[in-house]
Amino acid sequence: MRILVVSTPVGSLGSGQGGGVELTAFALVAGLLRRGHQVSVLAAAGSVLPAACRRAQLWLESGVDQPSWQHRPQQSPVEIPAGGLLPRFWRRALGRQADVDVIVNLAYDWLPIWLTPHVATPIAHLISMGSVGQAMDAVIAEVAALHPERFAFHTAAQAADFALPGPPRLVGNGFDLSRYRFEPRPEPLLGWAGRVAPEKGLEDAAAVAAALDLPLAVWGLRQDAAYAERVEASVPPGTLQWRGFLPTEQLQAELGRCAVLLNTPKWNEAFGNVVVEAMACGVPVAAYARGGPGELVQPGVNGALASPDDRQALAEAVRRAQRIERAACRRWVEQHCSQEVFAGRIEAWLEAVTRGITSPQPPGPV
Ligand code: HBI
Repeated sequence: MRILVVSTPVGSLGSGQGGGVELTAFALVAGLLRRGHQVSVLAAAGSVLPAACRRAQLWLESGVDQPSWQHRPQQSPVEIPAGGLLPRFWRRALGRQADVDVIVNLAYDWLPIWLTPHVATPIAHLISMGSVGQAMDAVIAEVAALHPERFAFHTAAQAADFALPGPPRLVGNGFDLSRYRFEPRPEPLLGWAGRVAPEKGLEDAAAVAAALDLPLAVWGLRQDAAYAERVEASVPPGTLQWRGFLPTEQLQAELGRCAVLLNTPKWNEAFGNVVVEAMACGVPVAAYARGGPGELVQPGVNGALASPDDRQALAEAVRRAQRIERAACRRWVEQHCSQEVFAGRIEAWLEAVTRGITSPQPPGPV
């Protein structure tokens, strides 16, 4: 198929600002290229694609970033700034719709979803977050009622946030596992990775590390400095080791040295990329049983689960996770979250979209 992938209008690809959607975009593009599809990518100026995506055509648009839906009140109206990147993306995409069989939208935004019933070339939406705003919930429900097959989600927990006419199409997520090296020998070190912001719950991981008297390495964009300082002040000095936002190459090398990764989502995390990245390096995960991580962690196989927001339970989950066979974590990721497995699910979805199948298939295994 000839596939146009429209990226997020929040930051350029490769900057780390796009959060998890960046890794998803790279895996989706590289995986579809490997399956022989023609792929072009529409992304913000400054975007760079990794080597595995080089054969994709890259079109760049400049404009004012779309305000992020994260950290906004539920009732926020849809805002499109003057000179906005989002309308420019869609002016470009609609101008090229005759040259492609399907448009894959990775942006969590109102405009492309609202356009869907009015555009001849099918637009397929990979929804990247749970519910974060009423305007998005409403437009997803409205368009999914007409075209359910146009929507795919990472996990059942995420899809459950939305009013859908039938069982959701679940595609999990995909990773280029050649970029993650299995590390059999950990250090006495706990890990936490993600944007340093309140919905990610770093304060709980810090408290558990302090209780277990183990250092906690923290990787990620310090998106909310005041929050980071509050967490720092809540545990004894030296508990936290701030490692900053690292590109995948360095991140995975450091992540692999952890005994356990803690994952403490306070919101309905749609997937939880860092959970899979850690497992790809052989690191078992102790996570709250919430959102995507609650579905990815298979207790006793690749990690341990704790009742949400219960720090005592999380500490016990860390102890159980320390006994997990590290090679089993890597094996689980190879079976369920490789780029190849993910691209196969995306291809099946897009073929259903281009064939106009309206009833979504039973959810795929995550
Ligand atoms: N906000 N408006 C908007 N559009 C996006 O595509 C978007 C966002 N906030 C966060 C985000 N994408 C990604 O970081 C998550 O989907 C992972």
